[in-house]
Amino acid sequence: MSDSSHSESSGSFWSTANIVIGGALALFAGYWSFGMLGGIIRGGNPLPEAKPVAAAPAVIGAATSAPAAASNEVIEITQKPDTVNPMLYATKEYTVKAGTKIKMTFDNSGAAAPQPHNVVISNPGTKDAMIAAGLSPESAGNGFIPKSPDVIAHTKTLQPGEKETIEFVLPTPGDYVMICTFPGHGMMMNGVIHAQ
Ligand SMILES: [Cu+2]
Repeated sequence: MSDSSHSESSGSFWSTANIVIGGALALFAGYWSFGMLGGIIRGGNPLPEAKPVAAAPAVIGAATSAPAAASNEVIEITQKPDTVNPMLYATKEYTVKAGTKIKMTFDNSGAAAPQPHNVVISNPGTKDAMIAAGLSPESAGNGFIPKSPDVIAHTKTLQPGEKETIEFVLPTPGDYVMICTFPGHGMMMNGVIHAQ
């Protein structure tokens, strides 16, 4: 009984000791490899500069916190019809960061000649396809929204005085199409969202 309890505690002593020794060796190895790395990057003598053990966790912390902040970022945009020419958007171009969430409110008010409008966001190079689709019976039966896999996001077709907020992400850099697909509008009522 006492033998078995003795050997158990002895076994656990050695396994603890091994962990401690192993940990110390790992720290020692880490200390030197960081030191060598620091020396190589700076192009200097690695040995006198072998002290970045405390600095290493700070770098890791900075690297992990930066993407988290970027993913929480939201770009808020308000679009309207142009006050003078109701067949234009008030803002023709936006520049955003690719991969960032965009929250766009389209406020169909304030135009001199109120009309139904929408905002369709579609893939780069699809402006003409969206204009054509806006005239098709299929779109007419879908509230004038093209049924196309190139459509990334859209408001519904809004009557004067209505507004709607949509959220979307432009995943990769490019010049995305922003267009009103209400019949006859898209030729003039379009713009670009530059994702960089
Ligand atoms: Cu329009």
